[in-house]
Amino acid sequence: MKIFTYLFCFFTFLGTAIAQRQVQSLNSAWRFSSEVQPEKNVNIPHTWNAEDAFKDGKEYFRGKGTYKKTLFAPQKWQNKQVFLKFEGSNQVTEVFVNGTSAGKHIGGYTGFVIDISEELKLASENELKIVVDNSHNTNIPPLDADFNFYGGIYRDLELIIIDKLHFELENAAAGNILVRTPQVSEEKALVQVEARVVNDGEAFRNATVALEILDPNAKKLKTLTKKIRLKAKESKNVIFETSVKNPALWSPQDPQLYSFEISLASGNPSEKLDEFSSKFGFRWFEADPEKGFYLNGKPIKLIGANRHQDLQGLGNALPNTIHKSDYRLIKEMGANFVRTAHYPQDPEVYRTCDELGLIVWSEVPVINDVTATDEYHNVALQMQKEQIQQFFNHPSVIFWGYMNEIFIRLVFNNEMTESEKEDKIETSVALAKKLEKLTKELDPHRLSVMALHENELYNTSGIADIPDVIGWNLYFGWYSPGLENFGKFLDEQHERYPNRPLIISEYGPGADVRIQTEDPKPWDYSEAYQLKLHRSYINQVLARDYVVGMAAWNFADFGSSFRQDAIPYINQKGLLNFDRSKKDIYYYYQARLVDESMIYIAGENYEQKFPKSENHKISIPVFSNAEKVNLSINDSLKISSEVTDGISFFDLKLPEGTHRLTATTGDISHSRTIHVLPRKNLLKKLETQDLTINVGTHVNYKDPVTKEIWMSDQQYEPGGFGYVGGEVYQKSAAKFQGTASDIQGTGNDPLFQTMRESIEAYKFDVEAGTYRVTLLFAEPEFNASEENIYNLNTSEEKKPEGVRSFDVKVNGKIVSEDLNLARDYGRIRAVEISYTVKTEKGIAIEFSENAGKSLLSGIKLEKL
Ligand code: GCB
Repeated sequence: MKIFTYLFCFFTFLGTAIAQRQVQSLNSAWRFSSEVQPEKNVNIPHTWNAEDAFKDGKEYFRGKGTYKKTLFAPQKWQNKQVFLKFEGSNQVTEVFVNGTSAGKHIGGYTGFVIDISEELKLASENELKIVVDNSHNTNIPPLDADFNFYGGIYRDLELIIIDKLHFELENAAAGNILVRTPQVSEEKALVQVEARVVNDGEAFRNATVALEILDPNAKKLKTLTKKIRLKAKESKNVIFETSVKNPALWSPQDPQLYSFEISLASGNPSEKLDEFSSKFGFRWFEADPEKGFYLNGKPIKLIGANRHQDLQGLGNALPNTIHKSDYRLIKEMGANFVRTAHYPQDPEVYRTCDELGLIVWSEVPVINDVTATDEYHNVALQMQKEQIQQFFNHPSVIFWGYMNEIFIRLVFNNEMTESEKEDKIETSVALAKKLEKLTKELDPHRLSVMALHENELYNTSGIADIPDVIGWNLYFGWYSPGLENFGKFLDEQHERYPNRPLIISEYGPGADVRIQTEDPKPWDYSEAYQLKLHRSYINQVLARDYVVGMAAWNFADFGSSFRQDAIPYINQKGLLNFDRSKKDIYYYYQARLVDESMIYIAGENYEQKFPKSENHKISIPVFSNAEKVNLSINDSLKISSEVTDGISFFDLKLPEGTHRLTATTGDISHSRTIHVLPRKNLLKKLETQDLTINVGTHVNYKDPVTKEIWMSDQQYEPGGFGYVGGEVYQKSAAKFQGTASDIQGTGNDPLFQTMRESIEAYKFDVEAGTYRVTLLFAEPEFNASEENIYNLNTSEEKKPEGVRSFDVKVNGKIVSEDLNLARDYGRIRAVEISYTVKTEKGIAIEFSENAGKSLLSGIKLEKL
């Protein structure tokens, strides 16, 4: 009898399991082809732009790609519904089953579910074909933005097989069942769960819906059930309401998560047909225009970063592991806040933020520009609806964003007439109002937000009065001058609009870990300038209680096809590199934000120091959250120094040679080895050390392949080396020193981007010997196809102003005559020319101009 009971239970259990929702990923082994690529096997997540967006820049392929596979549908599915669930596919996706369209979705950053039941042939193989199109489309946001619109099914895909009586899947929520917590206090929280049950069958069905609420230790707190009856093809909402006493609150310090499990059974409650579960949490918050942000009644300054969803080598097709590890890195930096700029991200992201305790601003990609059509407006609204409903249950999400710098194209567009501009403003404001209204209808409890750029139009147009919170993307010290203007701007806005809660939604300069200096300047892409700017911004925000918080731009470097930064096609404002290796600034945030003690000697890529002489100091920044830190040099000399703003600069006079630095606080330490090479000794060291100079700039450049350090340039002084005459090349309107271009034929773009123009000579007061001199050039302006360049030598009159031709002489002897970089090599191409020189005393390389201005990007001196 006993055995019989066990067996009975076992089979019932098995029977139930089979009847329930079956979900499996459908990522592996798709046959992919596109208009420009032949068929090959790929796995999802997949994008077709992982490579070309970094080679062809703006020309990366935007068009149609097709994914195919066969799917065997067993006869057993005859009473089932079959769905495909996409977490994200960019940007228009249409699913065909055996050649017939089963459904289509517009928009690249939210999930969607497509019912393929009707088109499937049972007991047979079926052809699944998914056509994805990432072409520019004036009716789909984003129209334009500073990131790549990588095409493809770049997030996970699932196959779901389910009873005809089930929870609704094919909706804007992509099957999410929403939990609301309309009232939360320390004593009590209300919980509402609303599920929609669908009967896709042809018969009446009785159903029992059961809800369980579990506490953070998975202990059942409540069980509620409801019975319903559905006609054929009918859908019904089932709403549960309950409360939880003394809820454990969710916060960044202590992210407590509850969960609910909801199940659907047939008339017989033990016969489960469908189920769904989700975590959720309890917290309340407020953004006060005077006092800043409050969570669960306590003030908290939000500090963190924006994050883009791409990675070196993969484009946006990231495995979940990377989504998780990115947010862990943000948490480990000490942050409590993230902005998923500029679009809803992978579901894994929101789960991770819930668990780690990161407050999220999530936004839809209505960026830079709006199209004045109903279709565009409706797609934007649909995106907002999908974002809100899909990520509704996450306690981490506190802000729903819906626009970024929406007037930026307009204010820089000289071709638009005033009335065209007015129309643009009108349609943008109208859309913002609609988005605000929808956001509040769908979720009255969270805060709405939009991000603005530094322009008065947001105030005068009234758009900044629409959302609950205003985010300012502020680039003082980068696009606009003066770090101190940041605080001034905020104070002025706060005074003029005292009822607006303000948050800094973006700030940060570009920084390249190959570029180092102790004398940082805007646009030099040095890590030191990144430190200077972030330090100043953090201080200015902390000094202002009314500022809700700040999010650095950006967590990591990211792909942007039209950018010509120090690494072409990459926006380099990351705290980490594109491959997620850390820049120094990441550790600086730790020093400012983490509680556990930390210490870090900055200068991962700054191991060689070139002081003028041994009597000149070099500066070693040490990051720590201690009040005082010690630095020992070669395990003997110990110096102690106070830490201000998480940093202590040790100014050291060190003799030539290798030194081991160890910084300590309490029982933790960090060591780094540096090599000191006083400039005045370098000419004497040529037997063992080549001299490499980054001409036309104050920064050192490290070649990551050869490990050569191209040291910052200097003026010639007798007995030494350096340039004579000329000036640093800079285009009049440009902020960037040098030419912001993708230099062809090299990976060392910064070395060739900066240069000295109208240079007269470069001199080295070396002793007698044989040397090799290598000159580095890149023509920044003129194109070889310009006819006048070819004609340069035909007659004097034909030499146009500015076109460059110069002779190079070494110790008085011409070594290159009529060097015309554009004609001989082409524009923005790295050119290296070497000469062997035998000298009795000194080397002087002279540049004499035939037309236009001479120039030089770098110089290398080797003793042979
Ligand atoms: C911004 C934009 C962001 C850009 C950033 C930049 O204000 O919102 O998308 O990437 O500036 O780096 O210029």
